[in-house]
Amino acid sequence: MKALIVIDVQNDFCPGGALAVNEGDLIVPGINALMGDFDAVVLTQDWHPAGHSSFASSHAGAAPMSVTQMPYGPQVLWPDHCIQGSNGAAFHKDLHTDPADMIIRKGYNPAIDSYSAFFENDHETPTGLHGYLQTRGVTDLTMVGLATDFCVNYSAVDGANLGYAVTVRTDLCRAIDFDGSLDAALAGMAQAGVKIA
Ligand code: VGL
Ligand code: ZN
Repeated sequence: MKALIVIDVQNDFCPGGALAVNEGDLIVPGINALMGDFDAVVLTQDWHPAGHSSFASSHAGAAPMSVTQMPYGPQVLWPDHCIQGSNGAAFHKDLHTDPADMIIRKGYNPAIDSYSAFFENDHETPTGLHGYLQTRGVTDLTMVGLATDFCVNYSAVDGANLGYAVTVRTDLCRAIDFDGSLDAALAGMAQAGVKIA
């Protein structure tokens, strides 16, 4: 069983959004075209409460894109983005959402960020996706979406470590590429046994 995992194709990660990824919108037609080739289609949605601890605005004097230390490790402080129920948190208007079997939301815990579709950034609190995929008999994952170097990267590495055969279609991903993050992510994914296509 093969699943397509579409990571965070939301307005805030597309041009004009609060945490815009260059060309983030250009991948939408290719992702739509791929959906019919899979036994299961899962969409993820970054879904933060206002005042989330990953927002620079929640830390007095902190600049967006600076790094702080959280109990679970270093954390980039982002501009406010993907606030629950906002237009920025909505999927890109052209993304086909009807073929999705499952939509998984993450980042709703005010104290912990969640890049990965599988675990929060403490690397232990599960989102429930693994249980869902297991009970559906899924063994192979293809990942696409935003951003290559953060949520796609964390999801792919966690998926590989959980035993899935993971392929990342980099042509259907776009990166934030901040401070060498894309090169580090590509190396880390390869190291974890993720196939980069
Ligand atoms: C993401 C930063 C913060 C992502 C989400 O989807 O890659 N990046 N929240
Ligand atoms: Zn986020």
